[in-house]
Amino acid sequence: MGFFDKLFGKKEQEDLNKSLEKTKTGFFDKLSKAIIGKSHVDEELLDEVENILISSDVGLETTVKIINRLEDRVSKDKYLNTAELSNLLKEEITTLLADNNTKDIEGYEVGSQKPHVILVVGVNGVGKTTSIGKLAYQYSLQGKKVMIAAGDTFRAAADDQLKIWSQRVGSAFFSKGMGADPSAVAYEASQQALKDEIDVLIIDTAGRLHTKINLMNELGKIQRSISKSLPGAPHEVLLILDATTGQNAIEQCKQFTNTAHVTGLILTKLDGTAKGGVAIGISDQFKIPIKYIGVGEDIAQMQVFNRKAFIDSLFLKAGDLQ
Ligand SMILES: Nc1nc2c(ncn2[C@@H]2O[C@H](COP(=O)(O)OP(=O)(O)OP(=O)(O)O)[C@@H](O)[C@H]2O)c(=O)[nH]1
Ligand SMILES: [Mg+2]
Repeated sequence: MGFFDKLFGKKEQEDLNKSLEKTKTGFFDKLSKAIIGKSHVDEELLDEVENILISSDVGLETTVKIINRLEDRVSKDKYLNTAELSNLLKEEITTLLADNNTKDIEGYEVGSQKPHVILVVGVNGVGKTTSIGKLAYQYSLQGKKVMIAAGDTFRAAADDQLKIWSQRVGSAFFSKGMGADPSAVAYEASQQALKDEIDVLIIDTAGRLHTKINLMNELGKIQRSISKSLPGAPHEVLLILDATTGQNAIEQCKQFTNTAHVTGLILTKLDGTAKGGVAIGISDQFKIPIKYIGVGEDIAQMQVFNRKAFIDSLFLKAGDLQ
């Protein structure tokens, strides 16, 4: 049994299939309407496929690459059957994403340094705190000693929300209360985690608009405080992106990766959105991997992102579900 089989049981597969339902329906409904009355793939149909990919939030840049690949195939086989189109599309998306420089991670990893420090950043409401709870839960399931730190000192409720997650998970909780300097929280939490022999320290931050320079610079300061406290840390800076915001998520990713040393992405709220195609655009356009995806609000509804599983699920036909 490979690592992925262990991570990816029946429940995970079902969650993924269910969460991609809307993306899939929107996409294939449009595709089958475009195909009606046509026997083979021509330029006009490819134009329609282009529009469908763009409207599924794959993004212009990635869509153009996919269409170019399809055009190559069509020019080699002028009588390509429309029935083969979705398989062809699946193949081209799979190879496009396999060509990307980033690798899928192999599970909830920690490095050799203890504590393994993870800083979580992103704009308001994207699912930072929830993702921290889910991550802490997964690490706890592995028997790791986890601490979560309240670096969002901006909102009164933020502290309580994070504390509730720590209680649900059974992890340690570090807070200096509302109004404290987030860099001081990060510094002291790192010290405390070292002292308490914590395996994984996850630090929350306040939501910030990627267009606000001061707030973006503050992230640099938080990172430096952690490094000062524990040389070599933070080991991961995870940027949280909300799939329901579609192309906006791509813009946020550009801005955050310009300012902060982002090492990985979490794409949340894939459930209940038709904009799941954004995962394809992000995987293609950034050299930073999507590490995890959020497929529901429950504590267990986070998955290690795997390109193949994602594309397989996206192209799964109703009849294939057993
Ligand atoms: N359906 C769904 N909802 C999610 C997911 N992740 C987070 N949410 C919901 O998104 C909302 C915001 O989540 P938070 O974790 O508070 O977001 P945040 O980024 O910490 O927000 P701020 O601290 O205000 O910036 C909550 O209602 C969560 O339940 C997901 O994967 N699926
Ligand atoms: Mg929060």
